[in-house]
Amino acid sequence: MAEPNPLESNADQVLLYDYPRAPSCQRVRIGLALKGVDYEIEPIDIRMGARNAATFRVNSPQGFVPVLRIDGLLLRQSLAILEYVDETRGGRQIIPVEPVARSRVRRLAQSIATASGPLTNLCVLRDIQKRFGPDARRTWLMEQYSTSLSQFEASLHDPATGDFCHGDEPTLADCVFAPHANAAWRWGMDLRGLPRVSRIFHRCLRMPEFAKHLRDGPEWQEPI
Ligand SMILES: N[C@@H](CCC(=O)N[C@@H](CS)C(=O)NCC(=O)O)C(=O)O
Repeated sequence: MAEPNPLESNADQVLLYDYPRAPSCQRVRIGLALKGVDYEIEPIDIRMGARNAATFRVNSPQGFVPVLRIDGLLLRQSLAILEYVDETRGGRQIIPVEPVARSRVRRLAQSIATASGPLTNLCVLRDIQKRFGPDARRTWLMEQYSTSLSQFEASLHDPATGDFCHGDEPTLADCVFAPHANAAWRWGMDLRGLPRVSRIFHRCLRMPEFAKHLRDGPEWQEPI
């Protein structure tokens, strides 16, 4: 008998296929929290290969989380998900309407999501570890975090930067940046040499919409 597909569920339900520590999922959870959208979670343990389960793979051909079921649709790709939610839901606007601001917010978000995000993905890290060993994995990861966050620090050297990456309210750029900075910090990167990165990361953590999704367990300690 065929397994029931958990993705074929109630059309009114908002359901996030999620792995708690995955930065791409954290982006979406932070964005949903900022927008005030309620949802349920279907956990996908990417470490244990659950993403390869036939029921999940059918609806996520790349086998990646996050996937969001909303309005009877199955949305993939964190940035596209957040754009859809911002455009279809009221509340706080996380992508500015004004074209110059909109372009900068998207640029900041994409600079992490499309450049360093894929290079720090679990499947890439596992491949590096398999070929070159665990030390190479760590070295690779720290290089990616250090390079991407140094570049991001330079991008933040701009009058449009405020309390957050763009202006004084959180935007899509912060939804992407904060999980990335958090992952770098969790792996042991000292963020103090990057003053704007460090300041905005701390500012984000002061908001429950961010903190709830980044503080992930008893071992979590406040970054210095
Ligand atoms: N570009 C995609 C990336 C999604 C992605 O890389 N997801 C990771 C978790 S952060 C994943 O599912 N990795 C599984 C694996 O590498 O095996 C997005 O923004 O949604």
